[in-house]
Amino acid sequence: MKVLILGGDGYLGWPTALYFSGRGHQVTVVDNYFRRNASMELDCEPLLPTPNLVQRAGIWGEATGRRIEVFIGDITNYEFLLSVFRRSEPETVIHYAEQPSAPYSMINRDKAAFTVQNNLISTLNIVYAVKEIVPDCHIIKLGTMGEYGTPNIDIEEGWIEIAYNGRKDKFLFPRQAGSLYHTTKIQDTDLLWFYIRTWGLRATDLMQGPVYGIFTDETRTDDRLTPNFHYDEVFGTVLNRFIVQALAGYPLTVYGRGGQTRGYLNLMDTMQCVYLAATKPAGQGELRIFNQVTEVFSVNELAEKVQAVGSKLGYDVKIDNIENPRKEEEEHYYNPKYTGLIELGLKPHYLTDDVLEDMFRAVEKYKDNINVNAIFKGIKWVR
Ligand code: USQ
Repeated sequence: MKVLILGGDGYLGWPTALYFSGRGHQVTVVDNYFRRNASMELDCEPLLPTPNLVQRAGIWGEATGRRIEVFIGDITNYEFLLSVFRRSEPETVIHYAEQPSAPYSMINRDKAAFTVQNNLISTLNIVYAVKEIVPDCHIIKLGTMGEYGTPNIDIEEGWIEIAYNGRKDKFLFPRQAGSLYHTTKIQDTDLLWFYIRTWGLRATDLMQGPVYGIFTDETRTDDRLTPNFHYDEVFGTVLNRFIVQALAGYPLTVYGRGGQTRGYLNLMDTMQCVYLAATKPAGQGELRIFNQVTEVFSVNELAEKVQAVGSKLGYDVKIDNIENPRKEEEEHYYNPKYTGLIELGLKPHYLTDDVLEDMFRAVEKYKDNINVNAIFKGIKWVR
């Protein structure tokens, strides 16, 4: 399969490239180094410095004999994106090229505007490029569970049938996000659905929860291939942050009461899910939606797990319920469905003590790199 991965330098994009390449597919990656540049600007670089995308593709090529083609550029530039599509003629395009951070989108007006512009125009450009160059191409877009917010009813996988005044119809599940970033993902889904209805394209929208983990099978062998691992407030997801905090002797930053509940998954399961979606694609004219999570936890439960495993390993891990910089429910109902990907063949890697211990051991090696100033900056939703 010819696969085009947009955002191929990212925490998810890079290991996805290796996952497909390692299985013999022809992979092209594109990135504009937004996250590298923004993390330099905000002094929150990843735990391990990673070679740039061209260098990493070279390291992978030497180790495996498999070639990953790299383009550095911005896909909100339509001419650039078209040239990549013409050159790679993808059968599957995977869209990770969004500004992915909720806190980043809440820093100020400029960063909010960047998030809107980047996320919506990139999605629009992909839709146009597919229509123009490869109309059969399957679009896989990373959505987010955050599109649904935390409704007081069960969350379906993307669609809900509504009976009203004696009639029935199927709609996208109601969505009400908790940050500007998450709101742009709702708008993305709507854009995609509009063009699927209008032009008959096909897409899978993967509503993913926060991801944790450092390695995948392909990246374990060489540190230089490690996905960028962020633990800072802007780009780090909560469990990755807690592991680093535990090792740095920094009390775990539970926001507010800590009853915020989300669906989580291991980085290795993101690879599996995206691969399953690509190899078992949506039909023409279909917007297929999966909830991409494997387990549900509250922030308190995650903190307690990290504390327990940390103390087993000899660390004195403290938990601190700090004032919540975000505006979100801290105690709420949360019951998402997530059976679609299991039915497609997903074999989850659950969050066991062994998995946590493995993460502790991996981060421990780079403990001296931890920049304590990056852990908490207090980006507030309401100022
Ligand atoms: N949280 C804490 N303490 C922290 C960091 C986070 O209590 O130090 C809480 C947050 O308030 C939130 C939960 O943990 O309630 C998850 O936060 P997160 O930073 O791990 O995740 P989030 O900002 O929602 O965003 C991440 C990814 C994003 C993806 C999303 C999936 O960065 O790209 O879309 O997870 S979801 O959360 O399901 O919307």
